[in-house]
Amino acid sequence: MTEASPEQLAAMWPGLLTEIQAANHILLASHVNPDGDALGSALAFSFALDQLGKSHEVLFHHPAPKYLNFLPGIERITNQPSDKPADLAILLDLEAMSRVGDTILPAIESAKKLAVIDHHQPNEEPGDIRIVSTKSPATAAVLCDLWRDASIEITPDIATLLLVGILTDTGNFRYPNTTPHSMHVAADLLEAGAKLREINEAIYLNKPLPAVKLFGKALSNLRLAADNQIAYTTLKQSDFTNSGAIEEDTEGFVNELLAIDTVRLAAILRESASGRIKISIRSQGPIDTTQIAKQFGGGGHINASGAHSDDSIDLAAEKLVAAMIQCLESC
Ligand SMILES: [Mn+2]
Repeated sequence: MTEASPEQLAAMWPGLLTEIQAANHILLASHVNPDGDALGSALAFSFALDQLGKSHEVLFHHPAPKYLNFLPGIERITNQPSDKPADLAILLDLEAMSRVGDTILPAIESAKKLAVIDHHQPNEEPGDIRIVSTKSPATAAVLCDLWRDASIEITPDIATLLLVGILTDTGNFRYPNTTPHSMHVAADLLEAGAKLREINEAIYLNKPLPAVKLFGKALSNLRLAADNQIAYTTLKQSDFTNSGAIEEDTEGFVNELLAIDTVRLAAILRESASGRIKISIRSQGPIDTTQIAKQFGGGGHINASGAHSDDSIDLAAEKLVAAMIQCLESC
């Protein structure tokens, strides 16, 4: 089931709780390059496991981006699993095991049981227990429903973490994945003490100057196609070194390209230190970006996808824009 209603999600909690209670040690984990939903959901779950008195670890392949260092419990995340045997691993915001990251994958695979709580279009469908709702805008919103009738107390810390997941995955309720229900649960989180002002200050009023300089470079590299309906840009390693910016500083750039009035499909290509090209694609309305990302071995949601390329950045851009033009006509 991937279109579970809030009621159906709430009904899945007792089954998972039984597994949690039976486990001596639990691993929580999420995807590489963690975002607000990955970290918010995993840390909210960590505080919930505290309430249940359960020994656990919070494993992430990558550290948190700087703008999320304010999250309650952020010091809990590690990429170094202990050697304690785990009976249960709970993966949050993750649709494919390949996105766990190799530093923590062996630990996750050694757990006796695997539960997945997610809102992505299912890819590999990993997990013995799957609590997935593609209608939910964020895994944090899935947790709100899952815990609706549970004895988990939504403390101000848990409320803040879950609200961060919902706000970042809906672009502050601007993306079409926003539903009346997600606004209701966000209101409940505010009632529970979520710190909205601190969230906004940390995430939206805290841009490092190198990031702004790099954005200037991204704009000066802007290319348009298909009567200005497609916008894309490239950032080379030299652009990062010249501005002093780092990969995570590009967060949100592609959305700014999509904000151009004529643009319906936008992308950014970034050259990583290893030379590998990271691609992020965004669209407006019904244009399905996963159709483009799949051609590069990636995936995601209808309006937001990602992929990698081992081509040079210029060749990758050439192939990407061809795929985008084709998608504009047919997907
Ligand atoms: Mn998410």
